[in-house]
Formats: sequence, structure tokens, C-alpha cells
Amino acid sequence: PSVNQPYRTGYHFQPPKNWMNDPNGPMIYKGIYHLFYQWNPKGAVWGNIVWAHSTSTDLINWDPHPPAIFPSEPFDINGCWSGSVTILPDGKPVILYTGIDPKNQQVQNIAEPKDLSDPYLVEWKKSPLNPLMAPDAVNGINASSFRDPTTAWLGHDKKWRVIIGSKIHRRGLAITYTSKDFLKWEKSPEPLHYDDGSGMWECPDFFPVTRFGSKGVETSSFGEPNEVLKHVLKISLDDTKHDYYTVGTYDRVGDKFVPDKGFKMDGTAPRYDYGKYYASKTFYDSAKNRRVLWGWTNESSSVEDDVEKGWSGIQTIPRKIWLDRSGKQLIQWPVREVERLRTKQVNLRNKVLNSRSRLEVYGVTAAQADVEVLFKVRNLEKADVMKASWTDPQLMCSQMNVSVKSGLGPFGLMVLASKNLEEYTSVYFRIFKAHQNSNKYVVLMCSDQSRSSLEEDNDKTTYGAFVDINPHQPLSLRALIDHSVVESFGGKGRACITSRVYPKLAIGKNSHLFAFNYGSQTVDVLSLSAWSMKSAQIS
Ligand code: DQQ
Repeated sequence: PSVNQPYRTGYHFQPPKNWMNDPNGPMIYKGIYHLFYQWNPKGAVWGNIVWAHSTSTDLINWDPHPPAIFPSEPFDINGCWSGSVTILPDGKPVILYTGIDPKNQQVQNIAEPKDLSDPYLVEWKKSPLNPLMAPDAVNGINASSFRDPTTAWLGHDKKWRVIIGSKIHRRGLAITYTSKDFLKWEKSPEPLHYDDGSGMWECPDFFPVTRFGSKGVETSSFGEPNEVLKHVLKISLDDTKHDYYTVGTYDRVGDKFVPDKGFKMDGTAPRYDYGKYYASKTFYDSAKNRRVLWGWTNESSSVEDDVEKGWSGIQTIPRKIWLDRSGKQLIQWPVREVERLRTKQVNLRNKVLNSRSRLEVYGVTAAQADVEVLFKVRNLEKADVMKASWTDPQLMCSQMNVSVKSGLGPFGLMVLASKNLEEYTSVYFRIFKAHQNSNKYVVLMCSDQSRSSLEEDNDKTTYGAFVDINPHQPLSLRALIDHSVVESFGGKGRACITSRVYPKLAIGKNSHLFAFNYGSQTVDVLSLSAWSMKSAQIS
């Protein structure tokens, strides 16, 4: 970030210039992490899409390479769209990606490294057999809705499977293809899964998780002896531009994904992130035995502003992802490597936040910081009672803005705040009783951007999520603050909200950080740690 570029991030991944969208083909090969991404070499708006490429040894600092895949053949002459990497049993990584052909049809292609001894895998060659999968007169595939191949996995019969996002009318579906040799692919008669009302499924992701514990599972693994695996299907819904997931069982013989009770793979499913977060993709990190999630966050500024600043889009900090003990939801937490950027630390302990009070946290670079705070409420009896109509957390957060007092809350953090609060982004909790005379509680988490900038033209939508935690316990909140992005994690990664903001005053040294409590009851800050963050080496 500089005076002219106050919104460039210090430690989030972004290219030096131009438009970026989906993360593609993340992987680790010979100890080096690779990130490819959808990029426009010619400008700050979507178009002319290639696979740009960077590598890293820690997922935080990145070295750029030339684009790995760019339009060059009839099967991708109008664009090289999203796709994934599969590491073959001999260790060789291959890319499956969507190409746009001369008739603007979507087809699936393969590319492999030119030189496996180059640890950076800078050059990639496309197979003359491309396209490997294409819509034709008989297979009934919609040629403009057939894209984003996943990482492939090996089935019980030693055949590869891959799914491709699609739709037929309003039915969203994950079409399965199988192959013996990774080159000749056959469409399965039935999709892995579908939903009749959800519209186009973009960027599907399908992976195993261990039922108990946080370690990752390789995509083709059947699990260790006595280990119980579940499977996760994630889709990016084109209609709503959010990423939803469902936990369930993979029927290997029928090649069907069966969601667990209570899950439906549509816009009612849980989300990875309740803010701006799309087209995400995981990979199995064999070096650290974890599954890592990448996701794209677009701008909330106008196209004119994007063109003027010369860039658009960032990637969130990669997150470790695993299944909660309850089996009902996923947990996400920024990869530990980001903590190496932590420098000067400020600690507060046992501070009392009276009703309608604020506490400034001094001594950190508030525009580029990592903050972890633990709140405790004293008397849960004072919580207001939920109304029957309060089913949509985002609506609750936008209707009760931060100045509306409840029994318990709002309390949380004000980030990227100007000294006199002309501008601030507030990330906070409210606690409600589920019913009158009930000892069950609902915890609401909000990220309110409505006061984030004096500039009028930005999208300042307020976001919200319910956090599945018991407020008898301390409530934790972490925020990764980086000039124009705030990634918030409630309840140790049970709810995540990413937002983009563009303050006019709260820039650089003029940015402040507060803990606050605008509710009617006292709240304790058991502990608050804030770190100034060093900039990552990116580009
Ligand atoms: N972005 C890609 C598509 C994908 C969409 C094109 C999702 O492959 O469906 O840039 O953001």
C-alpha cells in the first residue's frame, strides 16, 4: 500500500495489476506450493482469461511466474477458465481446465508440466487429444454450462472420477466422468448430485474429511483402517455468488453423494463464508497433512474505481479446513504460517467494557493487523428473546445496525476506524435467548460495513451469520485486517465473514482499532492480543 494505492493489501495475495478471480489448481509439488488463478493480462475487468501462476514455500510469500496456460489452440482459444490439479500416483501433477472453443462452447482439457525436474513447473503443455470432454449432439450437456473440473479421485474399481459443474434449466448438477487412463473420459449416466431449483453450479469441490480430528485426507483416500470418513460437496452458486457446502456420505458403488440429514445442496446450505467469498477450492497438503482452502474475494468498489486503481480481486489467506466434532459443520482457520508475519504485539487482559463503552487498542498498525479477542458476558439472563421472524442472520444484522442496543450486544471490534469514528467497520456479536424461559441461546455475528467509508459509491452491504457456540463459554473473535479487507472468524472458525472496505480517512497511520460494547450489560474482555503484521513478499 502507498499514498496512491491505499487499498492494496500488505499480506493478502494479489497480482501487481489487473483483474483476478478464481483460485485454480492449488497444490504442493516437491515441497513447493503452487497457486494458479484466473487473470486478465489486459486490464482490471474480467476478460481474456489465462491461468496466472505463483509459487511459495509457506503459502504467504509468493514468487510470480509467467502465465502457465493461455489461449493458444482451438480448444481454448476464447479463454482458459477454472480447473484443478490432480497428482497422479507416480507423483506427476496434471491440470484439468475448462477451455472456451471457437463456438464459445465449454470443453475440458488437460495440460501437464513440460519439465518435471523444474521445481517451479513454469511451462505446461496441452495434450493433442484435447478436448477430453465436450458437449455433443447426444450427451445432452448444455454447452454454455459445463465447466470447472474438480481434482479427480480414484474409485474402488481403480477408475478415475471427476465432476464438472453444470445446469439444465434450473437444475444445478455435478456431472461425473470416469476414466482408466486420465485421457479417455466417459460421461456417467447419472450425476454425482443435483438440485432442481438452484441454478448453475460453478467450481464444485468434492473431498473426504475425517469424522474426528483436524488432519486432512488425500482426495483419493479411503481412510485408514478404522477411520470414519465423511465427504464434503461444495458448490459456487452462480445465482447468489456464494459458496455453499454439504456434509454427507459418498456411495462409491453408485457414485452418488448422499447429504446427511438436514443438508440440502442449494442456497439454504451452510456457507464457507458469509461475506464476499467465491469460487473457492481446496487441496490436500501432504507436507503438513491438512486440507487447505483458497477463496477469491472481489472488490466492493465501482468498476470505474477498479480501472483507476488498475486492479481488482484478492485471495483470502489460505485456511485449514476440517469437520467439527459435531459432524454438522466445517471449521476454518487461517494457516499458521500467517502468524510468522506477526510482529509488535499488544496485550490487554481482564478489561471491563461497560454498557456503551469503547476501548482503543494503541500500539499496533491498525490498518495491517491480526487481532484475537475473548469476550465473556456476565449474565445471560439479560439476553433478549429471539423473534420467530428472525431466521436470516444477514437481515438481522442490517436491520439492527450497530447503534441498536440489545440486552447482550452488540459487542466486538471496530476496525479500520478513523480517530473520531467518521468511518469504521464493526464486527460484533449479539446474544439472544432462543425462546422465553429457555436456556438455549443464539449467537449472531455481524460485519457491518455501512459506516466503513465516507465514499458513497461502494457496496456497503452488512453481513451476518449465526455462530454455533455456547455463550456460557468465552466468545472468541479473530480479525485479519489488511487495508481494504477484513477477514473475521467467530467462535474459533465456526463462522467466517470476509468484507471489503475503502476508508477515506482511516488509512495507514490514521487507522484505529477499538473494542466496544454498545449493549445494555457489561461485557468482559478476558484477553485481547493484537499484532502489527509485516508485509508479505508477493510479486
Ligand atoms: N469463473 C471462471 C469460470 C467459473 C467462474 C471464469 C466462477 O470457469 O465458473 O473466469 O467465478
